[in-house]
Amino acid sequence: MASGEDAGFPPVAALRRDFLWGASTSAYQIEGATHEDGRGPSVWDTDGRRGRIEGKDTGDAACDHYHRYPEDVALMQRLGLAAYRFSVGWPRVLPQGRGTPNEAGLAFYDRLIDALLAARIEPWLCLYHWDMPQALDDLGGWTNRDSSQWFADYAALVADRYGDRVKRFATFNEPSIFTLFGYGFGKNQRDKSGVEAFHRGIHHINLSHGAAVDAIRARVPGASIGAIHNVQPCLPSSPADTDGARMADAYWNRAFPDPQYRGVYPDALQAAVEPLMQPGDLARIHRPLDWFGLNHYSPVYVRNAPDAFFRFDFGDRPPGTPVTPIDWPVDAPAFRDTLLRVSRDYGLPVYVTENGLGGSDKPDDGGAVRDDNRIAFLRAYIAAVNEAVAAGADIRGYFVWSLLDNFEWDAGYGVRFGLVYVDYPTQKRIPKASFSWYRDLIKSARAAA
Ligand code: IFM
Repeated sequence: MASGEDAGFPPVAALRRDFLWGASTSAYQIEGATHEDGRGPSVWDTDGRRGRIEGKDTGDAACDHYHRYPEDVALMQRLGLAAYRFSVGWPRVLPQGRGTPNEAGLAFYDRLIDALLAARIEPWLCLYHWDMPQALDDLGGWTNRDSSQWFADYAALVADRYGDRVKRFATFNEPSIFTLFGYGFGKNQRDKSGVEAFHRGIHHINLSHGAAVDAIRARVPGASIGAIHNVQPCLPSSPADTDGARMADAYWNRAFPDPQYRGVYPDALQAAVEPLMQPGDLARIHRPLDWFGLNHYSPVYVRNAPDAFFRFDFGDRPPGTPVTPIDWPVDAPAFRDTLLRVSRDYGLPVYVTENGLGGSDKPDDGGAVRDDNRIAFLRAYIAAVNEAVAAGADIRGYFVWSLLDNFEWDAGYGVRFGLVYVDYPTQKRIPKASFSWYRDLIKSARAAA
């Protein structure tokens, strides 16, 4: 019989027997039903309403997962997933972000969690995947120090409600990305961009993280808590761009993990956060954690930008660098090195909580979606996980981004990351070639373990 590698699978021999195979999504990107059952608006609803999304798209319908979750859980079961990472929509359960909870919204996640457990899929619940309630953004959002109390109260509500069935909790997904692109580059939350908002946002999100960890820990016996960070090597576009690369690395890769996991801000950010710091803040942020969630896609090439307040901008990549259809460099060895670095520096088990390829997949004339480029990408990147483990990294699981094609933020629905194609007008789900490949990989890895 052909070995896994002969059958086109990456080597997985170094992975633990209990290595967790999963997939990730987020609330706003898939749920839709934005006006249903008492949900309140988020900043992304506002952006959509203002026509700021590519193609004037909105998240109103997305993948209609709010109604179609049974079909989506059945797809996860067909894949053989051991775990599924989703996020709770803060404005769905607290329409004003605080105050009176919305029972209908809370009940939706009861149904989802129960369906996952019935399918023997472990729910991994993330509290915040970018959908800040508009009512709180109107009060300054993360730029307001009160945000840590708002977030702790929200975390307590979620922990009290689901902690009997959910044990895996993440606080934030990719805080460096939504602060850098929102408050820094002024993409989403454009009204509040700028140097002051950016640094306040960073510090208050870190405080919110710590407060949420405490709220969950106090309520959920046996909780396993982590935070999810986007970590990519920030490489200078030319030998002259090392200052830009250092600043990009500080903001992108270290502004959140370093204080959360090690209790320090990176040197390059000390001066920026110092005026915001109150006695005891670092201890409030640095709470005991159980694992590190790593989202990784590709290295980032940067150049010096002395006039930008964060002192870097995006630069050219070396000519000939292979890229995905959305122009992101493909570099599996950089992933392996990032896994080793994160495992060494933070000293906790690492779960790859996102990795995948964005493209513009389409069904062929026969209705099949043949995403061979995604399969090749996943093969190379999962091989890199195996290499990192063989070299000593403690990697415990891998979650593909994403289960379904979905709302890709500013890019709208034009960019597809799913193992499952979503035909948005009909909401028909079509498993892509990568779906079968990932299903068979999981099966083969389990058989070999
Ligand atoms: O879709 C996003 C996700 O929400 C956060 N990480 C990156 C993905 C692809 O851009």
